[in-house]
Amino acid sequence: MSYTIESARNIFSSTQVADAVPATTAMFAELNIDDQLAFLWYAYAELGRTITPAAPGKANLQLMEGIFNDIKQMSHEQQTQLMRDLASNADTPISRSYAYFGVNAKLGFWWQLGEWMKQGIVAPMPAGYQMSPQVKTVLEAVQRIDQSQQITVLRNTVVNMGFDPSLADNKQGEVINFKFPRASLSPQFTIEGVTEPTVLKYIEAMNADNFEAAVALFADSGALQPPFQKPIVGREAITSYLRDEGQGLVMKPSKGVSETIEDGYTQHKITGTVETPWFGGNVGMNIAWRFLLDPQGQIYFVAIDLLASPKELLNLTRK
Ligand code: EQ3
Repeated sequence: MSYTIESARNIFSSTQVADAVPATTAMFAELNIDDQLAFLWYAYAELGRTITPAAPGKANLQLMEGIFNDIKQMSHEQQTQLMRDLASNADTPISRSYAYFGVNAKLGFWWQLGEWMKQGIVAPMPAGYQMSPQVKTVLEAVQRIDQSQQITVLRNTVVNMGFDPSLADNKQGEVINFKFPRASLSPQFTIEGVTEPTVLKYIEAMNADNFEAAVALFADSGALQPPFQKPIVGREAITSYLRDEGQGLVMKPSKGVSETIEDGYTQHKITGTVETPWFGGNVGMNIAWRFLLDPQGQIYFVAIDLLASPKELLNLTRK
């Protein structure tokens, strides 16, 4: 049997992923635009009761100084309109600029707006705002899921805002990307049950933001499937994805299983936690990596799953 990316997606098929994330994101998408913005404000405030994201650092925020200065000059009505335009993917100059922000820059942009909303520099939620029943329903849904799933919902909503870059003709210029300082990690680590060098090298490279080294471990037509997404195929596409989304992540794989399957292919499932630079050790996301390596030991496929519950960290069965 030879594998296709499609068939590879089914390895370790008993893995239970956090389906509440796409379900809640879909509920959010049904809200009207003002309700979406209100939901995000309350969800963010709710999260902030227990944890708040780290400030992104002056150097990172300076990358967006021009836009921030423009926003500060606007009236509150204009600022509210700007937020509506971003949330509704309207084609405006700022929505187009937003398309050039990497994921962390998008989060940093809203982090700054959120801070300014608290200070009244950016239009705050209107005094006496009454939450609609729809917003309440989505908020209750988000309250039922754990913190790592909540931050994933928030992140997804922010990522989907702005004018769709694939529609922007002649997309040119550099993507604005944040860098996060890294605490130096000990390169010495072990994964209970897994000694496969390719897997260990992948984690080591990712923990050093060395995406070129991580991608060199993939087969030419290899693929990486992020949580709740379709596989990203080919080294070039994976590199640009990781540069955008992989910065500053701390991966702490803990245990796993390795099996030889057919024709020299091997499969490996590893579970552990991943921390984002925004929340550090305060939020450990329960993650599984499902690797399929070809007979040359190259990564043909790897799926990254956000697990449904901590119990899933122990599920290392094949079917
Ligand atoms: C201002 C306010 C509050 C109100 C306004 O109305 C609207 C908005 C949007 C507002 C602002 C909201 C803000 C500031 C939200 C901030 C949210 C943050 C900082 C969320 C961060 C989440 C980060 C996550 C979930 C990262 C997850 C990364 C993972 C799981 C990465 C996994 C990977 C692994 C393990 C690999 O091996 C390969 C790559 C890959 C990246 C897939």
